[in-house]
Amino acid sequence: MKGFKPDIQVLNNTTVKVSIIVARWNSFITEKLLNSAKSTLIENGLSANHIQIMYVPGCFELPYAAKYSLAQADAAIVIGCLIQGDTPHFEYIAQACAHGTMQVSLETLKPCVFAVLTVLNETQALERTDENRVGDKGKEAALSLIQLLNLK
Ligand code: RBF
Repeated sequence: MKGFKPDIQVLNNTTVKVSIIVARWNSFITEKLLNSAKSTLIENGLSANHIQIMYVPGCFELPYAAKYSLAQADAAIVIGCLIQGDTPHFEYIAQACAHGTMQVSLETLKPCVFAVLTVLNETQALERTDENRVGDKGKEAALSLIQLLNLK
């Protein structure tokens, strides 16, 4: 099967605390990703009061806030949307954000999943918030996080 395999995943340990860090840039996209990530966690067994939401300005700040929040939380989802502009900024921010997020996960030994869109335009971004188009990347990130939490 191509792409994400949408397994039904029920969280084994519902006492875990999950932090969701959301970039405010392109909030018309990041709010959609946040809502689907949050509702997917709840549908799969996590109670709403075990989810902490934290906002940062843009994708570049996501790894810092993820590490900060993981001092309290057991796992994190970083949410952002990078839309390519006329300069190479996009590449630098995307690289730093992806590497930084992986680094945080390995340093803390806590799952930190990546729901950051790196797209060429708004249409591509919207397609990636919709299950009936390319896919709902907020939901996919939440299901990925549950799979990682269930490894423990
Ligand atoms: N942050 C995003 O989350 N998405 C973007 O598409 C985005 N584009 C940016 C383009 C430029 C030219 C700059 C300077 C910043 C951009 N940022 C974007 C913000 C970035 O992630 C960060 O918040 C700021 O650079 C402050 O550290």
